[in-house]
Amino acid sequence: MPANLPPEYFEVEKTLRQARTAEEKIAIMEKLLSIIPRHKGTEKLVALYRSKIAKLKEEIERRPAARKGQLYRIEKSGAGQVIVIGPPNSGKSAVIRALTGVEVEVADFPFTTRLAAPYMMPFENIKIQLIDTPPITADFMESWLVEMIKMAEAVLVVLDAASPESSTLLEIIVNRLKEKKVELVSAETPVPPDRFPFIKRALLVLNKGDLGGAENLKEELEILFGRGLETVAVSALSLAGLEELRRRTFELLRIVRVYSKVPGKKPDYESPFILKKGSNIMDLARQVHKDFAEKLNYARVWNKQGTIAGLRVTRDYLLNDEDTVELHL
Ligand SMILES: Nc1nc2c(ncn2[C@@H]2O[C@H](COP(=O)(O)OP(=O)(O)OP(=O)(O)O)[C@@H](O)[C@H]2O)c(=O)[nH]1
Ligand SMILES: [Mg+2]
Repeated sequence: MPANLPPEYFEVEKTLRQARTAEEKIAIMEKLLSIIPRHKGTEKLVALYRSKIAKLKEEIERRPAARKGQLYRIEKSGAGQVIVIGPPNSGKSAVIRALTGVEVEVADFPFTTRLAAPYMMPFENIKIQLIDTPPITADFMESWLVEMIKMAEAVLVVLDAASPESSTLLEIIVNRLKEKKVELVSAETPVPPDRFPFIKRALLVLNKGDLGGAENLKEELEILFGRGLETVAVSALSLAGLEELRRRTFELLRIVRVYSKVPGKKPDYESPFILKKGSNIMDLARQVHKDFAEKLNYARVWNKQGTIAGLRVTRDYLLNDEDTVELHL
């Protein structure tokens, strides 16, 4: 009996040849199993993949513990580290390419990205680090990926707005992370420092907006998850929505940029100090120079809107984004 396999099967089957790790092979075979139509003619093929997957799973189990949890860490750089995750083929790499201008590998088949890699995204006068990652599916998640998510300061989840499966795929990701004790929350959620590795501020990026479907997906996600996670619609192809995505990514980090100035001189707007939201003049002084913190007498502040200009303030004055500060010893 002929197998009558759809063309998609052969597309995905090709990627199997390039798969290096047992985890990748399992993920691709699971994908193949989801594509193969079930009838008499495909029984043997289905059984073959099932037994191969079982063998690979045994192989993973037999690995020494150190190799199972491959140590993976990307050194932080810039104003903050944001990890970009999502289901296969949603356009994670394409979005990063559009945001950074770097030639990230993008291709029309799942599991194009195999390793995590950092890229720098310019936002106004600062740079934010974005980490591209391999996809997460029901059967596949690199063991080191969770550790990397825990270390990152925020998360972007890229979804394919044109795919009817996206909300299910998001649910799978949310649940897989929950199993590993990681919870995704909205930008405004306060996160206590001791919970930092486990509670991550996240934004849902509805990509491929040029194909339509972003509004539908947004509604569907609201029904499924309530208003818990916010969305932003973009297209890595038409470049729509990217400016908003940059700003929202910056806001996700909950940081402020502060310009320090010397009395009588202009501030340097090109190299702001980066502080956590909620920082005060003392926190800035500590970052400028450790002596400053001890000797600080008072400070003068100018805000971006121009409503505060040279106001004399005390050490506990809360800093806003793009404040200019003159420290007086
Ligand atoms: N129409 C359209 N296609 C897009 C867009 N973004 C990405 N694509 C296409 O979607 C496919 C997958 O893009 P990738 O960036 O490789 O997706 P990925 O999420 O990094 O995939 P993996 O690394 O395999 O997990 C490619 O064929 C892209 O050209 C978009 O905004 N619009
Ligand atoms: Mg990719």
